[in-house]
Amino acid sequence: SNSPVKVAVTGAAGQIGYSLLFRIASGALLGPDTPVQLRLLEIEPALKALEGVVMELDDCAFPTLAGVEIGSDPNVIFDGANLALLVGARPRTKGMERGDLLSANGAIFTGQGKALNDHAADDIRIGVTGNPANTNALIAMSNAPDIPRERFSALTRLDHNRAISQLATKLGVPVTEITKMTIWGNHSATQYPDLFHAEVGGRNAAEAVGDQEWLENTFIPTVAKRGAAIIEARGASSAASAASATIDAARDWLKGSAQGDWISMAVASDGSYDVPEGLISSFPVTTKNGEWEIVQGLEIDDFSRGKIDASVKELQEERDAVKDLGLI
Ligand code: NAX
Repeated sequence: SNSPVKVAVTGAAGQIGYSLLFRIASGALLGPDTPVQLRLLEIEPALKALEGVVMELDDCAFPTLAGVEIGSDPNVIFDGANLALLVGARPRTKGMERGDLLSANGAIFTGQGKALNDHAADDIRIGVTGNPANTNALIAMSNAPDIPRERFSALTRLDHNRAISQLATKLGVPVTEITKMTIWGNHSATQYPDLFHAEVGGRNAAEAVGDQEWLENTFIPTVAKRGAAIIEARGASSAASAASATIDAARDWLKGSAQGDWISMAVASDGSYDVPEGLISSFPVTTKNGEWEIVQGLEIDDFSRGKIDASVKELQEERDAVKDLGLI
């Protein structure tokens, strides 16, 4: 029998955690034959609530759940972790400036980066969901000098899935017809969901839509502002869909993306598509055996160039801000 894969999750008592943990424990991430040990990190005041979540995990009697550890010390919780899903972050509260948000999260992700560096397993892979996800991933990566930088990614898979869903609805086709979707740039309102390289049943998606006005003024803003629309409707931010995307992203990273398709992941740029080297920016990637590769050779027209550049500029500003704060 195989020994359990150790999956660390931070912010485990939060909204996303409440959906994510049960799906990981049930085998949605690693399949029905791979036991998982959950290692759950929370801040001290949330540990009691987390104990309640663990009671519920116990009560599911999941065959693939090989154990649960909880705690508030990342040095303990990340010990031996093979996969770390960094979901917990400090949300922006009323009156909080962007700099305040970056420094509050900076404190979290510098500490977690160091703890991963010192205690995680050699094959560790790290996915950051907590916002600002790209820059939090940059901070963690910069504070973990012994972990190869390609082991860090930030989540743009939810945006990717939202874009697929919007396009499928527009064209009246099942989501399974849509391939080669790309989210470029930052997981923020500046992100660029790209229909010029996506395909619908093998046909170019922008051509299939045939409506630049819809693409520019409906599709892009609907995808980019979907998070706000969900808060408006539900009174709380996306949680189950964010958990689902976190699973999709980690599963595809470890097990490989589908033949003839690609996925969107925010990863450290190697300079591809003129995105400055080292920025954690979303790209079209293929994955295999736990490694990702940026899809090369896509032709970028002026419209797409402008959109990518605008989002990358925002990432550079965030990087400059956390550099000024001494976090990287
Ligand atoms: P919640 O506020 O419900 O949960 C966050 C949890 O993190 C809380 O239980 C909190 O105690 C914990 N936490 C805070 N600091 C911590 C630390 N230092 N160590 C461990 N745990 C800590 O938020 P939730 O709705 O679950 O969202 C979590 C994060 O995901 C937020 O930053 C949110 O903005 C982000 N999102 C990212 C998305 C993406 O696509 N990348 C989409 C969904 C979501 O908005």
